[in-house]
Amino acid sequence: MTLFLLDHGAGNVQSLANSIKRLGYPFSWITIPEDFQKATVLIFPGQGAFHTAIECLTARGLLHPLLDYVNSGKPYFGICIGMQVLFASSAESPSVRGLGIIPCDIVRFDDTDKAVPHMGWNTAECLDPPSDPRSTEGLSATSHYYFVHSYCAIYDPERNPVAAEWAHSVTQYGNEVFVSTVRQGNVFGAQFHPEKSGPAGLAILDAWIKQSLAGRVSTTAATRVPRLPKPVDGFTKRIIACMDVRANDEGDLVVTKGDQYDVREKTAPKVNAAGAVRNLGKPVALASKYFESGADELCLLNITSFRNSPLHDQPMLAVVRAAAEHVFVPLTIGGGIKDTVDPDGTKRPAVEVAGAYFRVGADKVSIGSEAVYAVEKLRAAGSVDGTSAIETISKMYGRQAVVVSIDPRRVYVDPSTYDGPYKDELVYGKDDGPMAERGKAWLYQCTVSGGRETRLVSAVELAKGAQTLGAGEILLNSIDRDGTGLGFDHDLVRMIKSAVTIPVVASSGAGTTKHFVDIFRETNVESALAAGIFHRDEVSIRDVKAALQREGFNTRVI
Ligand code: 1PR
Repeated sequence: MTLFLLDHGAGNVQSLANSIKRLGYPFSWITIPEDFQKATVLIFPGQGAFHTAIECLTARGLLHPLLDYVNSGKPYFGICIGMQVLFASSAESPSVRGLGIIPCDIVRFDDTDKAVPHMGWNTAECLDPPSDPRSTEGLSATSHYYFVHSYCAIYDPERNPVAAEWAHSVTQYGNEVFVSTVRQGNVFGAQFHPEKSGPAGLAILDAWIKQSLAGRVSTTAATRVPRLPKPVDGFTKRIIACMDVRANDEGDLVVTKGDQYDVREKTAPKVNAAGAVRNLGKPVALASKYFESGADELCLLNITSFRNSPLHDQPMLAVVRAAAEHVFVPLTIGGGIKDTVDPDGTKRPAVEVAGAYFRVGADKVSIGSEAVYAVEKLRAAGSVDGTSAIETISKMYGRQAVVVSIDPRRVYVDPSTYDGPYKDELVYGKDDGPMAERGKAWLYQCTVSGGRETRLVSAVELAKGAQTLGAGEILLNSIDRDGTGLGFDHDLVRMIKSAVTIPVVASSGAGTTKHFVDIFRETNVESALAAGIFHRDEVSIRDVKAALQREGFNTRVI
């Protein structure tokens, strides 16, 4: 028996390939209908939007062979959209039909009590009794798995009995309980990404592949008595390590770190001369180190992307490819996700640039400057037109694959005389700014090109506009706090969290473990990111998680 992976052409299939290589199993790809004739064990790592998956499968002539394969009784493992396509339809694309093997519908999460997408680490409670060693499929009640989706099959034995019969495990998110894995006969499916779930996810892949290659697949339907599981809120706060990457003066790609976005050493050899670019290590080595020490997610930002960089010459492609071979948690890549032009004049739209990163192993792309321009355009036009990078990438790969990175700077004003734009967003916060600004209020104004240019867009306007255009997450930096170690800007985080319903990452200023505890205690932000303290080994990711656990926060521990 040979393992086959289905590549439908729209998503990050490389991560699954890397995980399986790590586990040591040989595999082949299915890219054309004829490949199905040889397939005896199949994994479909579907990603992106429901309609994109069905359209890509149809366009490549793979949809009917896939249906025939699943109906043939041979082992099938669908991941995320690879599981959702088994259902009849999805509210994500109501006019598009799924395979209908599970004859009920996928619906959108309710976002009135929580951020949507459900993005991050959560537990999965297996409903099958552990009497049959196969029944858990490697799932562990104490492990966390990485989810990223806005749509799900609700687990409700009364109102959704079909999904309940198929449910093999369930997960709680906010007030909703949904199906996190399905299992019947030869079919297994996971809503989460085992290939991005660290050692716990690799254990699931290993267990399923081993059983399937040995021919120990069940052919009979599981008989389950649907039951309401105990409510278990296993959703964790995410800790993200960020690497700002650029070429140093010798031309080597290094991880650097600035103070308020200035990444050069302050001690210049000559007066008025620029200091050397700070070098805090190599991107792939640091990414591996942070994965091993329990980072829930990694972020790689090309901070010199404001320079023109043709697609074939994107230095970060090689970095992401190499990092994805060692890192089995989500990878976000930012910088330069925009329309580019090759030296021969060939235009490369942003969706193609993003696609190149997804193919080498990125899970999300982060858009900075282009998001500001898109929101300025949205404001001028009054409605979306479908052309921005945020729109085109989220349409193709799903909202959850698009992060908007905001680089705001405080603009201090005298509140008694100020009569300019965004007056209703003035912050009368803790008086912790520079001495010269004490007693003033401030606004958060957005910048582009790594803080080099300020634009007339507030951070709130940018966050709301990004959500309208289709972003699935906000990466919220602060130029004032970056590299200072003074702690996150709580006023900024609170303001943006209340402006949007998508998840927010608090970034910039972490100096101690207490700063993480404080930001989670004082705001309802989902995750927090740091760079300098991790690079300089001042605080470890394990220290941060231990501090959070002591204070009663859920965290993923490896
Ligand atoms: O505009 O789409 O090409 O994206 C460029 C990306 O590069 C943006 O995400 C922008 O934030 C980032 N960037 C550009 N210049 C810099 C710079 O530092 N000179 N870095 C830069 C942004 C901020 C965070 C940092 C946190 C935590 N760095 O990434 O990691 O502030 O730092 P700390 O924990 O040490 O305080 P585009």
